[in-house]
Amino acid sequence: MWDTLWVDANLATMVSGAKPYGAIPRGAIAAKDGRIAWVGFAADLPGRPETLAREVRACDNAWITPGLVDCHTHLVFGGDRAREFELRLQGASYEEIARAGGGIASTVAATRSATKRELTTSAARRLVGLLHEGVTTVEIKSGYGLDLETELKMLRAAGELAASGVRIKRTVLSLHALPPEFKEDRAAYVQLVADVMIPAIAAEGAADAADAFCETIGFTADEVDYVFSAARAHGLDVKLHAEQLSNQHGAALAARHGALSADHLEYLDDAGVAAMAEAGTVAVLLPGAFYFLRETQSPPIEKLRAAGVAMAVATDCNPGTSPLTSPLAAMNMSCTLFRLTPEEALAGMTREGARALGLQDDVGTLEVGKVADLAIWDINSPAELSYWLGALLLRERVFAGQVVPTIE
Ligand code: DI6
Ligand code: FE
Repeated sequence: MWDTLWVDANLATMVSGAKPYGAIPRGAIAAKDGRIAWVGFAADLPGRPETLAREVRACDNAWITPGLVDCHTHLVFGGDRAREFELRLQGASYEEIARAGGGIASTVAATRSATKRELTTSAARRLVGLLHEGVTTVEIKSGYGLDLETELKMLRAAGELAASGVRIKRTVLSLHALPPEFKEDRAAYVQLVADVMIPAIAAEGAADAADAFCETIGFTADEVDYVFSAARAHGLDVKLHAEQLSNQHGAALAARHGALSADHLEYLDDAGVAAMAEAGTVAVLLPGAFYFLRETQSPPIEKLRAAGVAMAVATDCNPGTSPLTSPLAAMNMSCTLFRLTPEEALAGMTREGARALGLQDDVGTLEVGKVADLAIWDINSPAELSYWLGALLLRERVFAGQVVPTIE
């Protein structure tokens, strides 16, 4: 007997194929021991619902999608950067502020002086925004500590957020900015990250992957290459902030390391597209940062599509370039700013987001055997998820088969 059976529902399974959204109208879905045990047309159920499951939940014709996967966030940090926002509106650029010692460095100072509890509390508040829009898996990066102690404090704080009924994947991003104490010796910092920080973080199991900011104001492709080799040697996956503000050929480098994803990609060139296609590296699109920085060059969506590169969409929630806690708004922006279809946007926040985290066998689609992570929406068509801005659409969030109250 199943644990729970949802009926009177339409399913957007997001299984790729001929049917838009992998849709099953008038469908039903069942969970047992936290996994999806049955999915299909209600008419094909092998008996009367009450005889099949301990609990039957009627959905009033709602739509059920996979729980959303926000595959790129910096949810844990100290302070905020509202002052920097004001400066940028007066004409200062993101790069100018960073070079003058503001930007990421100011968040590093605030994060170093915060306790782990303060970090967990402020991140939990931002996480609520994600959960209220159906997120069941979220990736969280370090990168505002830039020393072993603070990077571990951030990653441990991120791990504690799992208590909110959400799957957390953690990524060490120590190559995010050069810490002030290493201003005169970049090589020594890169060495420290590769030889000390990554090994210690991997040994604690505090991260699943390593990331870096490959940029003129971040780290060179050679520096990233060196740290990625260390990360791979310690069993971590890799992913990269690549081609966000300029073309550093980071995506091709990431692809060479078998990266799960290359993220941002506004300045990605044809060779980068080809390398990603070849390696199966997911393109993670972050329209929140594009919007907030008032960028004008869009990632090469047409070329990624034509090359068959999977495209994920994420919030990039961070204090400097994307203070965004709404995955649905990110989907909307991926359509309006990058011209994704609403179906691609939803796939980007489910199936392809899962792939960008290496979780494609467990989450991201509604298929028998996958974890029963569901988002149940009061909408008439799945395109509405990319259409509204700021609407309350979620009816119910299900994490590993358990209905989780959305208002805590
Ligand atoms: N790219 C971004 O957009 C964020 N990090 C990165 O590498 C910005 C982080 C920040 O400004 O705090
Ligand atoms: Fe980011």
